[in-house]
Amino acid sequence: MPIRTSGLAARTRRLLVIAAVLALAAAGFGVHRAIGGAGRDGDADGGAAAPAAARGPRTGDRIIPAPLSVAAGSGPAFRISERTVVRVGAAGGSGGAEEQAVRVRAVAEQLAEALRRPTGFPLTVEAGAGAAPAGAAEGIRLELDPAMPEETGDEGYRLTADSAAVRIAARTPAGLYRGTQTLRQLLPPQVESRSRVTDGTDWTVASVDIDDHPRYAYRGAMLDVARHFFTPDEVKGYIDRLALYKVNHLHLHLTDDQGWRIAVPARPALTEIGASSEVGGTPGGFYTAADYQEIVRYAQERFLTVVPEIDLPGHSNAVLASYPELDCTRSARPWPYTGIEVGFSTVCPTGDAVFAFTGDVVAELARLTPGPYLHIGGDEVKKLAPADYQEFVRRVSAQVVAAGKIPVGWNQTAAAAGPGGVGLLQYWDANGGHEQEVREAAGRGAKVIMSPAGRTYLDMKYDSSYPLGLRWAGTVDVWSAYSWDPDTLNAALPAGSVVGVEAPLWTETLSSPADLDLMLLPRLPAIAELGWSPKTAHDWERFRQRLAEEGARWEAAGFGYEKRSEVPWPVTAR
Ligand code: TNX
Repeated sequence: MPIRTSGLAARTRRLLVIAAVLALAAAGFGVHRAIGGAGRDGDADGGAAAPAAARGPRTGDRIIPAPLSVAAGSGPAFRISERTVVRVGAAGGSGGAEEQAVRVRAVAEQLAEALRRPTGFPLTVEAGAGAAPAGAAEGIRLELDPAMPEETGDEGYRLTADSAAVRIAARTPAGLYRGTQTLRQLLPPQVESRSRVTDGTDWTVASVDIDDHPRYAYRGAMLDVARHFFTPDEVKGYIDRLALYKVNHLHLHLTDDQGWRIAVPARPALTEIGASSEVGGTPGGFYTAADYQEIVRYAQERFLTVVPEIDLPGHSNAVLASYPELDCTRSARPWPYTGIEVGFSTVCPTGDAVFAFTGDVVAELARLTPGPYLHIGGDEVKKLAPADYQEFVRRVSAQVVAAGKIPVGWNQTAAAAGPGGVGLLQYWDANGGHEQEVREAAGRGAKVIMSPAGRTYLDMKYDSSYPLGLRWAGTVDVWSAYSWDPDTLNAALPAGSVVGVEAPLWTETLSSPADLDLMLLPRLPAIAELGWSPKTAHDWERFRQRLAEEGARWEAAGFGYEKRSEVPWPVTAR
């Protein structure tokens, strides 16, 4: 869904309400604040180990990203048993109701499947409006409710649990899906186990009332499949991790100097030659149209929009190796290119041949991509005169717009941003770099995604001795990833221009899914919380306490993670 932003006044009013609600909810955090002091610590003490996580039902104050409001109930908990059913309510009346009902049912099936694996219970999905039939357990109920307040938006939901039922209501299937992710976190960590749990775990959900919707419409993560290729199944694994934290955009960096990863039928050499290698000289790979569409489908099922990136005019060594006629600057064209230097390549910025090429690529990507965005890259071009670079970006943007998509560009494309051009700028140089251009572009109506490299680049090392990753933007520990505000990091941007955050994971030094996990977890949840939760909920001390409990969930799921000493992992975990 394209970005919409609410008016400033509405947002301010909403924040005041949220602040009040959170001040009340904060009382419930008290017990978890016992370890460590306020502010940044944890590293210094070599990693405080917390006692094993509290037993019994998890309360709503453990959720990541922190919901807008959580009110703990006083009644008994809901227990999932062999008799529990997942019930889906009737869709609300208007056009497209049938399609909505199919999507709601799909959300219910995904939830039921996720719960069947660890519990071994049948958890059948049943349809039916109104209350449960007399004598039937009410169970877990998912229901569209178009009458919910408008500010609930497309992704908000309300989750209430008592001893009779867990009810999730939302205006859209996406909202229901986000609510089911909260429900997973309300259950014990073993719920993430991929096989049946036989240790007598009590599958209870504490009585609670949660009202939730996101701060920003765009919450993304990027995967660079160009420097190292990742198979469709590996990308699905990445999506699984993002979906847990309510991330709603998957940006795929599909092309770079080292490899081209998407088939374009009109340009076969891109995959015959350009996909044959990767950093380090291993074979590489590419996605067929069917592979790509399967990734898109899997993402859609989890309500993530895929944003494909074709990075031009620079980062184009694989293009030049495949189609040398697109090289008019006589760049060196090492092939295979297995190193990690950037900035040395460019396609010819002018002439019919290059725009025929970009036209073919844009047409194929637009055809395969249901989402509204097409990322055109535009970063780090050292070989072109500014005027040639601008003209190139302008013309490719126009092709993207003509193909019905919104062009997204790295912040270097700011001069081409605005009506009819780049609509969304990804601001990586956000510590003051390119500030004037980005501000002016925002003044012309371009929206901004915040990806400050020193905070969100998940390929940066956690500390200088960390074996994986790079450090050109500094080191990024969990505290740094968490402790900033997307709205105010760059004070020069006009109010309302920031529509979200994105965490890029570049893969020059990362060659396996295990490497990706170590860089992603536990930093992704930090960025996800900045994107979803209201600013008033951001509190490092409470966050690291909540994060500590995720370790056991990742272990149950078989996900790797970096056990940073900033986070007080329970002594029982690992
Ligand atoms: C910068 S900043 C890049 C990528 C590299 C990354 C490594 C930007 C848009 N591009 O080409 O992979 O640094 O951290």
